Amino acid sequence: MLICTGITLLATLGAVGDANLPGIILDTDFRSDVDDVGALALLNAFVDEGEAEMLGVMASQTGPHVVGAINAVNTYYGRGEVPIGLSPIDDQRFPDYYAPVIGDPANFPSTQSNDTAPDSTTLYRRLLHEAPDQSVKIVVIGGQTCIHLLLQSEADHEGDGSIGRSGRELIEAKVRELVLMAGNFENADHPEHNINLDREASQAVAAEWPTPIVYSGFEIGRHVQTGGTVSDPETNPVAMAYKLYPAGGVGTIASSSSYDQTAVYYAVRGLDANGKRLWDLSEPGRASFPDGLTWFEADPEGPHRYLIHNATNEEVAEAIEPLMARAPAATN
Ligand SMILES: [Ca+2]
Repeated sequence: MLICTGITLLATLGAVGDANLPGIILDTDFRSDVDDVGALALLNAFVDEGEAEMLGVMASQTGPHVVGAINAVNTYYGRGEVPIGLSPIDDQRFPDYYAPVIGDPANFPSTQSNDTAPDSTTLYRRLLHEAPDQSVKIVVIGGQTCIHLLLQSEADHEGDGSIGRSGRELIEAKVRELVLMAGNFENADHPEHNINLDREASQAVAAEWPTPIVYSGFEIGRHVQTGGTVSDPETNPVAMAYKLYPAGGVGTIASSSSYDQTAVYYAVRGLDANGKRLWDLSEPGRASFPDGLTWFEADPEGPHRYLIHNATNEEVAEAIEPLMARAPAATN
């Protein structure tokens, strides 16, 4: 089922060597798996390092505390003002392991909530409208509902009539690359979670999205264990989320799979860590998910590539863990 006719090393594609600082929009299903919290911590560390800007965050799961929980993490890093959009489609299918605790302002400072958040399409459109051309990288680490809605939005989208461009036109003008934690490129018969969250959106994005896409598949982060060294759960909402997530038993901070951190890492730093090549990029082609499974057809003109292991899982974890665990450069 997986069609792959040779691997090409493409060190110069994607984030590697970018001259301009990327503006990142992180689109997350924050509230169930804890790797979303780790990915947001990693992105904040990259911004602290001056390697990226965080333009906004989109929440594709709509549990009642999700916006507050995302805002609590950003506030911890001194970025409480970063706007957070909420999916207009209610989706609360999974356990809410940590958001009710870290999203409660009585426990961790936050100033945004589901009640005050703009819908994700409106915020996506505003952020893209305000961004320089070809400057934005969107990183989706959950289902693809929100980017599908953005792609479908019309030029006269309610609430931002002055923008005057369709979602597709905004994406074509502003987005440099889309990075998706999605699919399974090693075992195509394994239905992947983020694809299954919204199969229609996943298939439509693969078929219609007008910029290059890089997929970080299930196999890339599954055995990369991170989070075990985050500390101070009474003041650090990242550490509290890991404490509440049952990877090592509730109440114990333990490492967990790093599906989402790999996508954020690639989007900002590219393929390497300290001179070590963590991943290769596949040859170009076209991914599709017509039945929820992962199909990839090689095509020199294709807009899609996917990450391929080139380092041990421990080496990838060593690149990610210190960034997740370090103290913020500034706090509110
Ligand atoms: Ca996720």
